Amino acid sequence: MANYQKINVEAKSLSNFKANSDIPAANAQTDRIDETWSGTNEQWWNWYTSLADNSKEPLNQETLIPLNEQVAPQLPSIKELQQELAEPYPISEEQIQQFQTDSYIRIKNILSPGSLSLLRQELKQLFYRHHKLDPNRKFSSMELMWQESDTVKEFVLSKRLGKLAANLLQVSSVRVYHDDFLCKEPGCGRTPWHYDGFHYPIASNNIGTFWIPLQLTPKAMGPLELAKGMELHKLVKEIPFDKFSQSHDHAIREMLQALDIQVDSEPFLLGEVSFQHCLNVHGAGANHTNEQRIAFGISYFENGSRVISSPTLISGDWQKFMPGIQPSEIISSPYNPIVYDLVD
Ligand SMILES: O=C(O)CCC(=O)C(=O)O
Repeated sequence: MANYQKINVEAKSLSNFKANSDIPAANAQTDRIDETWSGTNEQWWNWYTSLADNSKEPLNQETLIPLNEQVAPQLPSIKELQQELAEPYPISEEQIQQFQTDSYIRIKNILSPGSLSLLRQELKQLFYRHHKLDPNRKFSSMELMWQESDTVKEFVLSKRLGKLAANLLQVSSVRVYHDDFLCKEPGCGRTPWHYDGFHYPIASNNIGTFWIPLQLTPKAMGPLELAKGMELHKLVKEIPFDKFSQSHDHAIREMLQALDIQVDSEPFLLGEVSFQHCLNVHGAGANHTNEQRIAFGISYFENGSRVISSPTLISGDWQKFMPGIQPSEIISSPYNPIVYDLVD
């Protein structure tokens, strides 16, 4: 580990943290993580966000920050959207190298305000087609939305994003793993520190995720917090994961502070996205504003990758994302089409 002085981080005793009530009963019998997740992927996200330690950034539900209403941009027609998404995004060699060193990159103006508004509108309609309004819900998530909407499909299977992912990962061909609608309601807490490679049941490090915020996202709204460095995950891997408490998140934060690791938690402009490598260590802030923080995630992986031999509960209900594919098999289900191939 070239750049980090190794330190020994002790996970705090579990008794320091609240017990977790969001884990399905079948997964709550033992402290093992090498077992199958027994809930849905939405339950997975609810459980996962409950592992965030919010003690340093307490939420005050009575004093949420009011935001100015944003002017709604004109929505593009489907033809205009298709034209925008067919256009390759020019990325420089320097940006690729920066991504490979830092483990993430932020890029501005990848998508136009009109296209983002259209995507936001479509995702919300889809979400509320499946879910009732619930004032008690703080975190909402839904995956595979591209299977239900031609508009969302345009984004997920776009050459613009697929080629950019392949170029940054330095691979010749990528498939989609899944998409993710991630909505933090006003007053929703943090997303715990993690690296996605710990979650993905894919036997490859050539995996990356676009995080696409669908509104201006100031710090108070909970943008992604991206730690810099491709090696940092090795230290995170040594911290024991506890499925019942906030100890893992807490210990990673202590480590980042102790090692004075650079963390990028700057606001996101509209049209700005991040692309994080599956080894990037990241989390996200709490939403202290009175508006929803909606982000759309899309993950791509190198064509030809296999499922790991023994997925764990950390991967959630992963078979939903690649129906019919078994552990150790090459991932090529109809839900994982090739989005970009150099020879196309
Ligand atoms: O949107 C968020 O709060 C977190 C997203 C994230 O960490 C992820 O998709 O890996």
